[in-house]
Amino acid sequence: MTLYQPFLDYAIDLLKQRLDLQPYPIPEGFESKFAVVGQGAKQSEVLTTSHAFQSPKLRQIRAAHVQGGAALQVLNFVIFPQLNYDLPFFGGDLVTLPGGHLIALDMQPLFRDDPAYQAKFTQPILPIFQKFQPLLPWGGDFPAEAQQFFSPAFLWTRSKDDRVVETHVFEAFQEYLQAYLDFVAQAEPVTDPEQLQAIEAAHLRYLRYRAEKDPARGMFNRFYGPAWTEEYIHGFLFDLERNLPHQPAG
Ligand code: DBV
Repeated sequence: MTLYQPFLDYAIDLLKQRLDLQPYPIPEGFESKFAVVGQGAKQSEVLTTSHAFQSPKLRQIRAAHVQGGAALQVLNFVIFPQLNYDLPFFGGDLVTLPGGHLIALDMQPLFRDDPAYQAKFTQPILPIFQKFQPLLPWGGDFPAEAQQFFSPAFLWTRSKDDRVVETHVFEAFQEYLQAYLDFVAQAEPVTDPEQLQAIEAAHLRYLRYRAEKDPARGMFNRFYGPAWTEEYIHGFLFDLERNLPHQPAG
């Protein structure tokens, strides 16, 4: 059992309990990818598996799980709502590298600076944020241009201690996901054309940023080569533009 397998198992179980969960197609060749990396005594194996679902209100629920030994574990888990809901993204980036664990957990807002949006989707989760923040101290610098995509309830921490991940991070992950599914249960479809346009533009802004700046690009390039990596990023991890039924806005 690797560090983030319990997170993935928990998430899939909870999604099955709470949603009308259907599979979401994973392009051929991306369900599972294996490579042997390094030379001689430093040789190691890296397995990346993909998991994807959808539900009536959620366009794509997907996870990339990288397993490369004790010093290389990643679970990147993102939920992209359908474009006719104003729901935030659920974003988890759980990363273990030789230097330690790097944890990002948030419900990433469509409209960061809109007070009504914050009241609807950030204020209700502030109690959870406030409970975990003292246990998961602020992780320090991250790219300034990424700031616009995070909510005031962004949990962002670094740790060298596996126990912190197995306990506090795991509990925070569970509570954020439960709270997210409460938002999903309450969500009503948007029909106003102007608002629909704004939602689509916000999705595209977010997706383009994440695809362009994917911090895993370098790692995937080394393991699996640039052709596989670009197709994985644009054809699976951040695939909205490929699947838009019409000319993209914004
Ligand atoms: N990050 C991804 C995907 C990954 C992934 C799809 C499947 O978006 C892994 C793999 N994240 C990953 C790895 C690192 C990070 C780092 C391997 C370490 C990179 C390295 O140090 O070599 C949140 N993830 C990070 C960082 C942040 C995030 C802030 C620090 C990296 C940096 O300083 O650039 N989550 C990440 C992020 C957004 C988000 C940038 C932006 C909206 O939601």
